[in-house]
Amino acid sequence: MAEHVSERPRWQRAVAGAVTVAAALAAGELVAAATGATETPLLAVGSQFVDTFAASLKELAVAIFGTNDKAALVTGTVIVTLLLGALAGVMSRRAPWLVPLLVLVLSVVGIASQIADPRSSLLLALLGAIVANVVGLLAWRVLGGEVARRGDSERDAPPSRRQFLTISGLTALAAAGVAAISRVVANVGGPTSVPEIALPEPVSTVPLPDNAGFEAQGISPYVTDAEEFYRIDTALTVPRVDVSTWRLRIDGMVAEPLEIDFEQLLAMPSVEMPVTLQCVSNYVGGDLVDNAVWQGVPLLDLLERAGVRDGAEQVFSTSVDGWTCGFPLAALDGERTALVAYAMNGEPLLPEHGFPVRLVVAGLYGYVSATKWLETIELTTWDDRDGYWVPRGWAKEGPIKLASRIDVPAQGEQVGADAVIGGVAWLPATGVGAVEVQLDGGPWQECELAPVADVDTWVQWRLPVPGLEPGSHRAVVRAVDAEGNTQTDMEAPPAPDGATGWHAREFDVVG
Ligand SMILES: Nc1nc2c(c(=O)[nH]1)N[C@H]1C(S)=C(S)[C@@H](COP(=O)(O)O)O[C@H]1N2
Ligand SMILES: [Mo]
Repeated sequence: MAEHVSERPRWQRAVAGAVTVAAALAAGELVAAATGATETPLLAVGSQFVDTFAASLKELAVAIFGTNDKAALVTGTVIVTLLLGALAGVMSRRAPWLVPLLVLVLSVVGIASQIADPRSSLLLALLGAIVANVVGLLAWRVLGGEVARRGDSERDAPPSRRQFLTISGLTALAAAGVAAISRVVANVGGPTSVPEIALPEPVSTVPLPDNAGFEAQGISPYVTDAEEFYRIDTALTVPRVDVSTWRLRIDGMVAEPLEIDFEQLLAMPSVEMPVTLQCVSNYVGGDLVDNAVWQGVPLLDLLERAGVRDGAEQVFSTSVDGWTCGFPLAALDGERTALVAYAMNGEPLLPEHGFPVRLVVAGLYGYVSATKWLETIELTTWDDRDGYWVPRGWAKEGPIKLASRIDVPAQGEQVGADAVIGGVAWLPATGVGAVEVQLDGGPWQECELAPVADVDTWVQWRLPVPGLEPGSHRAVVRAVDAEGNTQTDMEAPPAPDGATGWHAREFDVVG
């Protein structure tokens, strides 16, 4: 009797392909985690995706990479990869080598992405890829092969639907388990917890005003808690930096390249200064802006030690994970606050905000100045280097624009007849001179400003509006800077150099 091969149904091929890819992926993750690699293949691919497609989509990028949503990108990468596996599985009837080929291609992508990451080691990447391919091949043999040769004996019958489901289900479960264990292992390896650090006494501090009354009315607190402070970066996993081996290098157009370790940095005279940071991607009325008290060594002091050579025009910095930015050397005019900072609100920097050391430059958007996990500062010409976001469609220069925001009432909020309109306004390095609110198209009314510690910070403002008629109202805010310039009403989106326009809120007065 003729022997014939029984065909696997299409859905089984799809499942087999997806599960095979999952198994290979999990194996790669495990190798990376077990060998202490900082970047697993999956994260490296995710990072590569960020770097490639962040491009002009910075708004999307902010949505994805901002704060908590980085997991979304990783999840997305996994889903796309598994779908590719399913597709290759379906097509494997004609091309049985397609699934192993996909695993091979994915592992090459993984290696390429890891090479692009300055924290990865090629050897470990190769090892992970090899293990992933071996596991992939094995899984595909078990799940995807045309095992179902039907002879005349009953015992050679093809694996039943139930058997297939059991085997693929168990494999998928194992893959998920291994991947989960890898995450845990990756997180316990390396310096995860920030070590105890005794911060030195700063040689200068500025007293903070007591603006509790403004905060009590729902206006943003003058100083933002580090945990509440907005977070924006391209890092899929927060870089873990070991302070015992960390060095800051200052080189390029300097008399003598300078290398300084964390202890030496702490031993230098430091200052403590409140500075408001803003992300260029912040929309009018948005919350990618916060104020904190930073402690660190004035950048100019460090540059003076290295000796800046004539012709240097740009301060170009790089983080441990290879992110870069640059701003004009001329911005360091001796007046502007620019710190190599290691503390935020009296505590060592949180990992998300750049532990152990970051740059803080008052009046420049974060994408041109505020390098977290700082590693090198290079003095160079203006045209020599472009920071990370510049080739991705963002302006090379990024001075923060005068801005104001209404915090209360919230959009559409119902308030009593004793309503207070309030919020914050900022132009770090220059300062805000006045804030005005226009109600229902009426005259501009001058608001009360809370005291500030320095021109580098935002200012809280409020305008009590007692006795408003019941019904809906609209408030518009605009600021005037310390030099008398009024905030522009021209509406511009965040790209390429920061949003402009006046923030407005509608609210209802209920009698
Ligand atoms: N290493 C590194 N530093 C970085 C970034 C980054 O992606 N990587 N993003 C910058 C941007 S765009 C901003 S707005 C600020 C945000 O700092 P924060 O997350 O502490 O608020 O960090 C800057 N420093
Ligand atoms: Mo930013």
